Amino acid sequence: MKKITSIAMALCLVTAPLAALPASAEGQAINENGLVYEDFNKLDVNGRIAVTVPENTSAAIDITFDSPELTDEPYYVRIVSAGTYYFDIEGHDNTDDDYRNYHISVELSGGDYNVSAKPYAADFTVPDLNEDPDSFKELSYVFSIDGEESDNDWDAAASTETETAVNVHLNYVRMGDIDGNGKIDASDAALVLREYSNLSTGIGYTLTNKQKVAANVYYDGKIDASDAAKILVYYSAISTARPTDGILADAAVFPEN
Ligand SMILES: [Ca+2]
Ligand SMILES: [Ca+2]
Repeated sequence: MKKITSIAMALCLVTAPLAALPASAEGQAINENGLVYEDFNKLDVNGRIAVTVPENTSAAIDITFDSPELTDEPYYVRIVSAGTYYFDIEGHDNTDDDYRNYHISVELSGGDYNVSAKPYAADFTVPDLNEDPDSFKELSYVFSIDGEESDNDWDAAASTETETAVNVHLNYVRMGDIDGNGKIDASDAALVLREYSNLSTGIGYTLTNKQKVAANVYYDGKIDASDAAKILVYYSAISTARPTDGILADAAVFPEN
């Protein structure tokens, strides 16, 4: 009995993580590290990528490569929660006739409003182990999130030669910019009115959490016509080059929820 239980538990341990794994776009089987490249040769591994995903987020991590024969070939595909994840990378010399240029893309989701940022993307190469035995390459990408004002969804800076800090402004809201295009104009006001109409007629909320925060420019807990009116007043002031001070005083300021 005890033996059966332990076998059952062992099976659970083996099967449980696999069941939660996503299928790749091409439908290939994915191992528990997210490796999708079928011709992966462990003996060629000469690098390791570490990705650190912050609390309160998840990340869609994609690693692909270009070679003389292949373009954007899927290499790793993985969706992960907070933590640090490692990816073994094969080394290839980058001469004209035999190269591999790797690409990594990390899309963070979550934060205060449960939204997704535009993916962070970077390229890297890994030298050939056979040509230079001391060339093992380690790179780490350490992600964090904040509510800093931003036109880009993220900023990245190399903190050391091998570590890149990527700050994703997932919690930033530009008040009044409902469609998130960086401008506050009549189409934002129209979205507020449409939402107000949907709420009034029982259809309910259609905006995302982040859009709802951006829409409530009166900070009174509800989205209605007065929010739309305030956005239009602001837009009118910008359009006619009048001062906008005090209209959307909180525009471009992250609200304290
Ligand atoms: Ca807008
Ligand atoms: Ca309001």
